[in-house]
Amino acid sequence: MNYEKEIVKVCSNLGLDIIGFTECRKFHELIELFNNRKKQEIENEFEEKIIENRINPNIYMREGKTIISIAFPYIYDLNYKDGITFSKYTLGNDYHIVIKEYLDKICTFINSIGGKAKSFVDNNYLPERYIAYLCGLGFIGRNNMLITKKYGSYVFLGEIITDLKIVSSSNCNLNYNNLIEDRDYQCNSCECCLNSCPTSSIKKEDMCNPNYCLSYITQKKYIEDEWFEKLNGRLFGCDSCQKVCPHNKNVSVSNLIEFKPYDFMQNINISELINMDNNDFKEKYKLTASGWRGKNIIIRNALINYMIESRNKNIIKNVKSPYIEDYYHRLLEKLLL
Ligand code: B12
Repeated sequence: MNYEKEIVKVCSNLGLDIIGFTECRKFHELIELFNNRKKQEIENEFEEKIIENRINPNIYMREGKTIISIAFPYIYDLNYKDGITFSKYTLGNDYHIVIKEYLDKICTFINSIGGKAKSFVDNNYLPERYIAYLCGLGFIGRNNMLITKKYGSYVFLGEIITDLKIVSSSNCNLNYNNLIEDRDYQCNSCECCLNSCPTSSIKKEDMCNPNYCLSYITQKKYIEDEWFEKLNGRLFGCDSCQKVCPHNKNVSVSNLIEFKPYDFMQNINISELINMDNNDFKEKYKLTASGWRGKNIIIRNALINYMIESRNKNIIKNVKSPYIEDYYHRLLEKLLL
């Protein structure tokens, strides 16, 4: 049986058209990069700290021979709204759940033809962008994003490790050096993402500092006062470096119905957000990727954005949590309301 052809067919029946294969092996070539990031203290709290775990996919399946990488397009509308908004990747259903369901269907197929299979999306040690690059899904841009030809960078990445042998090392001709060459060729002299990054977290020569990435700042538990103004309408996540990327102009939109934006995510009601209760959270925001850090993170970001923009303190009906109260008082002090 031609495993590759059969798996591609299964994906295609599921509406997935960007898929690739690479050998499941240790990524020795990434050790230096990860060590340098450690030395420069630019690892992010959401990253795995043990390098061996990041470079060795066989810790997940000892007999793993192939990694399959699949891109899941999520954007429904390439236009951006002004004002206080959620990032595009959070508008539909939570990708962790959606993608796992797709991948598990593919794993079931692999099992049916005699292979072992294990699925991954986001919350794992694997260097998912690098793997996608090795699988030929696209190139890695200066903004760090894995950029596909058809959907630009507006894709999530999911992987399957299997013990089926689908590629041999001689087929895998992409490597770390090509990654840099490809990026320099594709991004060329373009500096759109560097110039648009509100916190200068993307650097031309140096590695990006994810700890200043506004996407991270919207997700971290403690935001220092100096970042309040920088949020500038961002409720969760940041799209600045993707919005301006020339490779994202005129790309295809998603065909995956699960990522169709919820109305409450697109047409936000700021008072409802700031005063949401556990039920609102459970029935709405928790369904999306904006909910993974909990209810108070969304309330906090909504409060910061609203108070900074309107200089109005009369939006909160009743501050229930000490966490939110702390931000409320810091904002009052900062704005001298
Ligand atoms: C931690 C994390 C974050 C952190 C840090 C992001 C970062 N830039 O490192 C924060 C919270 C900031 C974040 C933000 C976002 N994230 Co995130 N995040 C992750 C996570 C869990 C780990 C990433 C990681 O290890 N970063 C550390 C660096 C070293 O690794 P890397 O980005 O994989 O970089 C590789 C290449 O880019 C390349 N490389 C990078 N820099 C350099 C520099 C040089 C000199 C060279 C040679 C190579 C090189 O080599 C690296 C080796 O792996 C991954 C899931 C995963 N397991 O991979 C998702 C993931 C990267 N995130 C994702 C998404 C969607 C986002 C956001 C777009 C969400 C948003 N709209 O707000 C932003 C994008 C910000 C950005 N421009 O990178 C997607 C990316 C999909 C894509 N098309 O690329 C992933 C893959 C999740 C998924 N399964 O879909 N994220």
